[in-house]
Amino acid sequence: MNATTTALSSEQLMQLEDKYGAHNYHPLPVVLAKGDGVYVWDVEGKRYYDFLSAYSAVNQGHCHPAIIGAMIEQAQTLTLTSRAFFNDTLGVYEKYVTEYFGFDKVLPMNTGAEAVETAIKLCRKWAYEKKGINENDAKIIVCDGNFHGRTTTIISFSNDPDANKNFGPFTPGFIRIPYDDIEALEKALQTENVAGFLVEPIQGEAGVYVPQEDFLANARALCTKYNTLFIADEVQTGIARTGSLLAVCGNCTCENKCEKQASYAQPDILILGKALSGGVYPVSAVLANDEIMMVIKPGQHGSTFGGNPIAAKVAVAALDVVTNEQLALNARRLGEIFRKEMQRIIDTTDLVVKVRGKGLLNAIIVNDTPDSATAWNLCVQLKENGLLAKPTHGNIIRFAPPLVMNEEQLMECVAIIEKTIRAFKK
Ligand code: IF1
Repeated sequence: MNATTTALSSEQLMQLEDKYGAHNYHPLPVVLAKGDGVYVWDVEGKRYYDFLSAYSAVNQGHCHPAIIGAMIEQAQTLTLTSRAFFNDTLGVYEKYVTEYFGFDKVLPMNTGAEAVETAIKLCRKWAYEKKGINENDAKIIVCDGNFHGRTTTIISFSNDPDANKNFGPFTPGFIRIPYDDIEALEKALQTENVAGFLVEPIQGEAGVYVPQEDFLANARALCTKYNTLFIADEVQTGIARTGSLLAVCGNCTCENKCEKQASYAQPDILILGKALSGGVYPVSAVLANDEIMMVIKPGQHGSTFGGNPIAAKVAVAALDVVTNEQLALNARRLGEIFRKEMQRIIDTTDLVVKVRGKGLLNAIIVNDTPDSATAWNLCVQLKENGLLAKPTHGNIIRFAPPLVMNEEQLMECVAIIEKTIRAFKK
């Protein structure tokens, strides 16, 4: 059955989800049936620009032929062996991905949350076996407004009541400090038994907060000073989204393998997910050098699907696209144009007060309270005009199109956004 010719209407499909699915999301009323590059189509055949990119998972664009091709070929050959045996794809992928990002080793998982959990376990084990912290005493520093996933341990250190209210009891061992506050970080690092600092290089869920220029490099240096692991969660910011291969690359423009200029804040543990697969398959990864990664021994951590042959092939293809199509450079260039255009609109309207972001991870702040429906209604109007985006925290709208967009398409999107803002009535 071809999804675009299915007999069910958008209305009927929304009713099915409402009746039979858990209500853990509140989607915009649009039912998508097809995607290609920067576009998606709904069940009735209407075309939209996708400005969410599946939360930055489809950086390479919807259904990229090179990635889908790699997936189909591997799916017809060998899908899953478990890690009880070797297979002929995993080692090749591991060599590729470690060289790509400049680490000794990779530990493959599936989702972002699993990779964050893996990093936490790795950090704690390193603390007990290398740093000499007494067992069960290790603490990990995290930030206010953090978002690292949905597992019980990860929500234990969230300060978003939506994420953790009535899901306790919680996992102990975390210290929360303000984001982008280097003095608070140093003070926390001076307390006893600190094993690591887990941070998003740009806070996505919190509303696209870009820290001060030198925050990450300074945090890196402080972690070194206090023999504490600097753990970067680049699940959302990584893989060219913010205009460099990784957000911790600072202003480095190389497409892969950072030149390690002064602004580079090399993490001890790097967490990747989402666009590591181009959004076609759940693939996540934890990267670290030997002195850290080798504390985990056989039987101490794993996953049935982690590092499976399809994931391995898909990830190589997805990273090849990032290099071949110079997506970091494109995100950087288009991001600058986009923020300039948004600022031009903001200067002549009362509805939007601010634009912020880096590369093609941006947000506009709507001039209303977080509990107002203004941003939601604006997104509904954007949808009517052919552009899909979703509010976060009430009055913030995130704009994150696929990185394969070209300038002409971007300007068409700017025109849609401008027209929608100018026509909008509260
Ligand atoms: C949801 C936001 C994006 C992440 C970082 C780990 C994970 C995520 C930095 C976990 C996931 C998601 C998941 C999605 C909403 C979403 C999100 F709105 F919260 F901020 F991306 F924009 N680290 N981010 O951003 O990865 O386990 O989901 O693969 O509704 O939970 P996952």
